[in-house]
Amino acid sequence: MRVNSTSTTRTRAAVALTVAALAAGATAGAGPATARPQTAPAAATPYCGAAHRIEQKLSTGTTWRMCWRYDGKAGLVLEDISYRPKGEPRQIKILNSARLGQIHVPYDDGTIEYDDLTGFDFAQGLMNLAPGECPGGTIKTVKVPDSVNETPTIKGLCTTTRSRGHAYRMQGDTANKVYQAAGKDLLVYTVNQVGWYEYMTEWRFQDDGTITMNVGATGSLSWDDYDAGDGRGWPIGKGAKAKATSHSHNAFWRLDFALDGSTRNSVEQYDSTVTAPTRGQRAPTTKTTRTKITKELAGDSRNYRWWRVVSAAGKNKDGHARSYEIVPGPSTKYPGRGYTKHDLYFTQYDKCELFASNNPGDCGRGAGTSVDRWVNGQTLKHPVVWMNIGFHHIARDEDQQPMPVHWQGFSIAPRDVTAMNPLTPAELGWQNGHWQPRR
Ligand SMILES: [Cu+2]
Repeated sequence: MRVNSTSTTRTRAAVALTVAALAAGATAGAGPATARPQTAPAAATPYCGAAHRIEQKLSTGTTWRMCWRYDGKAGLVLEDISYRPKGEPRQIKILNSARLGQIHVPYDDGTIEYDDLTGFDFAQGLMNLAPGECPGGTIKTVKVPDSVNETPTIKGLCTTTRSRGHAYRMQGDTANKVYQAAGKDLLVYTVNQVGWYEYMTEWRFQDDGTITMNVGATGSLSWDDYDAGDGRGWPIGKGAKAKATSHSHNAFWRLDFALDGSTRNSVEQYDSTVTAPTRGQRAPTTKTTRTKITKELAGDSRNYRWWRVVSAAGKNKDGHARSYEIVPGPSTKYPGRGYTKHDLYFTQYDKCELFASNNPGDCGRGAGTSVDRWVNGQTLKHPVVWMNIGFHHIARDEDQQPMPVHWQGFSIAPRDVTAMNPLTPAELGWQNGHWQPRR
């Protein structure tokens, strides 16, 4: 049996942090405001100091800018996130704040469930990164608030860039010219150890404005759980003795939008229905309808359904309201708890509503401590998006050793933020709307 000496194990009692300590953690690490001039109008938070600034101009011309801080429970928090595609006069703000909202891990045998962020010291388990883990990038030093460790300072935040393959390809009209470009991403990530697991929290900021957020679970399976005798595990050692108990990882993200610097965003849901052809029609018809979501909502993904958050403050050069579309990733929704029963929740902003489950305190309103309870009919004037992506982990032999990273996550993608593809080459910039077809 090996002993995991670098961290607590799952069986260790969770350290109870006081509400006061949490409040301190929520502000610790925030950089001082500087006198640097604002380029974006109506920014809700001051642009941070150099130590807490992430700014990256990608080789394709898009500049991402944000601030980071480290919360004693939530871990990495990214704030004041904006991008400036080439051709835009200023940074376009997207989010006030983006971070994890919980990782909920219930075991199939009903013996236990964990709330890794608020109940199991996720943030305290920030890991030092080896230089090779951040190729071509910078590893920033993070001070972990309320640290229970002897060394609260961790070289634990990587920011780097990565190619993602084709951003686009198009055969041109003349001289067999091919328009093509490789897409570039800014990557920001941390690794947090929780028990035997290590969670990678990865944020990918693409040069086309898409943001993809993923949690990857790696490390080791918990050997404590190799004892399932009730048919709820999978044998991973020789024969059928060592069975790892199956469990779920329900990851939540909390996104506080501020499109164009304003939190007065609106939410829209789109649904399409397909109807068989009637007499005289050659093919089925599809009709798409918009529903304005004006009150808090517990939403469920469906075939032909999607949502977007719409700016009240800004339009693109075509005169269309800027928005961001929510693009869910694959998810196995866990129906065992109210807060995991739905794929996403839109709640009215409340500074006390910070974790999707096991929130520290019920915010003084008796409203409960989980996101499902906060969906209680309030008007959405400042919507906060909670995304729930579940993964049912039935271990396999290949999970030893180390366990290959299994990823779960989703994206938000710009919809009408710019008037054209933000990477459009200059020669094609005139081809907006009804342009002459190729010959
Ligand atoms: Cu797992």
